[in-house]
Amino acid sequence: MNLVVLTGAGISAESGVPTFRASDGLWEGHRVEEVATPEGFAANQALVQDFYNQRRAFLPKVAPNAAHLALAELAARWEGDFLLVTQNVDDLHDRAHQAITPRDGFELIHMHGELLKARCTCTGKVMDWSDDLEPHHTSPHHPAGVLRPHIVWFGEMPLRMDRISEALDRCDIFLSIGTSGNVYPAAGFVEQARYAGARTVEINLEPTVGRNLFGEHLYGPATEVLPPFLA
Ligand code: BV8
Repeated sequence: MNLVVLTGAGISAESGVPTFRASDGLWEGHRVEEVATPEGFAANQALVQDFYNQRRAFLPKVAPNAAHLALAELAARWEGDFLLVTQNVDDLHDRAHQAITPRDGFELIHMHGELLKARCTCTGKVMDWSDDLEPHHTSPHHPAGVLRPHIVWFGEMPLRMDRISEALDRCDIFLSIGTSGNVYPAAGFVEQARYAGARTVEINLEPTVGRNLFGEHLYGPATEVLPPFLA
């Protein structure tokens, strides 16, 4: 059996990571769609770098929760292919899967990038973000390069879409966990999985705009509903 799981901000909510739409969708008075765009970065690099620096600085204060760990335990025993696609840019899934070693056939993809990585705007080279990079924001390997967060902004193509699409086309089960289904192309994955004949389950705090696209539904806080569901 091949499994694809999509997660969103809701799976990290109980770790203390704010979601995007629970608040009024503003960050320091800016709509995320304004700050998280190439235009926003071009218009005000310092503001956008600060937006990500603050979220990056927050990561050591949070830890994976029971929902992240339940997925890691599943990855340790799942016998088929298991692709975990997260829209989240935090490293909570990574830490959960470092603590519990997944079987072969498991892959984690951050389709919207990662807070802990930087990218050279000239060469596209991706590197781990480190504090000595931060003050300069200039690329250490390319004099004319400015470092940007390795984040997929609105209007930019998400990462590894070919790999994700290939997995959706042959999956038997598709779980969507903790995402409002507002952002594309992630919000369209359920239709691709259903077209492939997969069992589809929406697991979220409450019904979402895409609820009718799923065959099954499980509502409640992820740390309460996911572990028994995956057991
Ligand atoms: C692209 C990185 C094209 C940034 C992010 C009009 C119609 C349709 C589409 C569009 C449109 N206009 C523009 C578009 C495209 C656009 C889009 O979809 N816009 C939306 C706003 C309409 N999409 C894009 O731009 C994408 N790119 O289309 O490229 C292209 C084609 C060819 C060539 C080049 C380009 C790129 C989108 C990626 C943007 N980057 N993240 C950052 O993080 O700073 S998106 C960002 O927001 C997140 O990554 C995530 O994807 C999204 C937030 O969604 P969620 O994760 O779902 O979070 P949310 O808060 O919304 O929901 C949380 C859920 O959890 C809730 O349902 C809540 O009930 C639940 N919950 C809360 N607590 C719990 C819980 N569940 C369980 N337990 C709990 N305890």
